[in-house]
Amino acid sequence: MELVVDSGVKKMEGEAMRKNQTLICAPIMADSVDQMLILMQKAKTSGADLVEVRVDSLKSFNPRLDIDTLIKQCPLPTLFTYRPTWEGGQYAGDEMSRLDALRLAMELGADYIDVELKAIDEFNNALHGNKSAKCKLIVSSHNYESTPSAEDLGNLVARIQASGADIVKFATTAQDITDVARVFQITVHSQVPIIAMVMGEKGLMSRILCPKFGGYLTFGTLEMGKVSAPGQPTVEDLLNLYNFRQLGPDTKIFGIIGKPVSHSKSPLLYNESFRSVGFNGVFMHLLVDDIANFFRTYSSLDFAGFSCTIPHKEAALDCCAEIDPTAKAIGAVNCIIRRPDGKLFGCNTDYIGAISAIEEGLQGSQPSISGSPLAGKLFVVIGAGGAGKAIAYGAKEKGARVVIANRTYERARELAIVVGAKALSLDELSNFHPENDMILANTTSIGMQPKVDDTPISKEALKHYSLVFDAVYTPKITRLLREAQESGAKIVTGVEMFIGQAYEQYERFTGLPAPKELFKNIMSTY
Ligand code: NAP
Ligand code: DHK
Repeated sequence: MELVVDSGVKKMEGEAMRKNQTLICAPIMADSVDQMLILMQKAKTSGADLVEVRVDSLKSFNPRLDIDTLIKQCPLPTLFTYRPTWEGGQYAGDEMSRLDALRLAMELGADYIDVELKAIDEFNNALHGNKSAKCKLIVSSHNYESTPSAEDLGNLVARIQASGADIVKFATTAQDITDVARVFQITVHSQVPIIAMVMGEKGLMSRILCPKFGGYLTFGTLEMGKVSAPGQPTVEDLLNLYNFRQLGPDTKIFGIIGKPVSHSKSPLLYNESFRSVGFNGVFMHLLVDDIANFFRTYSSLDFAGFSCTIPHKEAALDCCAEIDPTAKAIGAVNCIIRRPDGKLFGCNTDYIGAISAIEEGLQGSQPSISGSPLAGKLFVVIGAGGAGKAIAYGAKEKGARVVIANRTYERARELAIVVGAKALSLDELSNFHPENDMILANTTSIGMQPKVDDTPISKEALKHYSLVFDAVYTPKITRLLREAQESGAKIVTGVEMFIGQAYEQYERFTGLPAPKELFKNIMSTY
């Protein structure tokens, strides 16, 4: 087996590195044939296995000439799709001409053509049984509103199968991430080759886990955001972020549960670390509305471990059969592991991640003889959510005098009672400076992408703080940290916390020691 390095995309000739047969298909959409030919070359160098030629995107189209050119000059197998507007495409012309063009693609040597279920009878009638042996017929159905019940999906697959399809294809839309479970159920039990996608951000899992559940292919775009259907990842991410070729039926599933969640760098951190040791797991963004419903739906051992962020850390407690005592005291869980008995164990790694990062930031000052440099310091926490609870708890445990300021004063008060601290409303914060040399920790999402111009406290008030920490790590240097630095304070970024809170998670996910230097290298490029 020869290792082929092709524009930085390493892949093995033959099947050596592939643990699945699921193909990656790059949609090709362009105004002209020449532009399509350029994109086809890009698809080849990106590592895609085939291209979907969306001829409905062409501004002018001469079927016989253009299809012949596209097939002959394409460096990859071709799937021709001529999607009508009534099925989410761009073609609004005569139906018979559309079907004639698809038949022509078959005759001229296309490897696949895609015909909508609603048009298949007309297509078959006009074919008069003259189906090319080489060309595989994909019969497709698209639902841009919702995902039907498992029964209705089963009936749809049966209807598509009965239409003479070589490959069944349906794409639905996720209204909730739990919709994807029904599609996995259909795919894994399908007796015929099947392409099944759930569109939208909440359907991402369906696109990444195709190899695990037996999907024939998944779609990967050539550029972020240039999608032919909502929610498609790039070919680059499929191959190099999700290790797509390594995924298979026994791959364990991990993810970051949150809402919003696309900002999270956890998939970047864990997938590269999994790959570095050959761990058979994949970690992805999981946009979850209701965490209890998520765990009720995805209850198999395959769904092995999760990070948890806004706004589910407190609700996560109720999903766990067993909770680490520190997480119970904090009242927030950010790491959830599936035990061998299938039940969930919850713990909190935020607190050690943040506190150790802040202590490291303080080490430059006079190390306290009592151990932690936090001892005796006035430690102001902005926020009383999952991160706020963890950090207030950790600071108190290290001997700091803790003050909690929160938008919802009642939550500040409740947390203050639990950890033994003073409570402030957010409005009181800017005028709170009983002494200098204080420590400030922002644990709200203020300043997080996309609202990067927001900050939880005035720059003027920052002169009373010797160290400012921000849990927000997207962006790495928030407005708060920038203004703190300008005010002369030491700063500790949320990236340091993020790395620290990931150590224990990784060890719980894999049973292997955390690759701390690799974590730092991965996040240094961010
Ligand atoms: P959470 O449990 O939802 O808590 C959010 C906190 O932010 C609450 O105190 C909330 O106040 C406050 N808040 C939200 N929006 C606000 C606004 N517009 N104005 C004022 N206060 C606002 O979330 P979390 O899990 O603690 O995470 C909070 C932030 O920390 C997120 O940005 C998260 O990404 C980050 N974080 C980073 C790391 C890391 O590893 N670097 C780890 C943990 C968390 P109310 O009580 O009034 O709603
Ligand atoms: C952010 C947090 O809130 C942590 O507690 C999670 C997550 C990781 C993230 O991936 O952004 O553990």
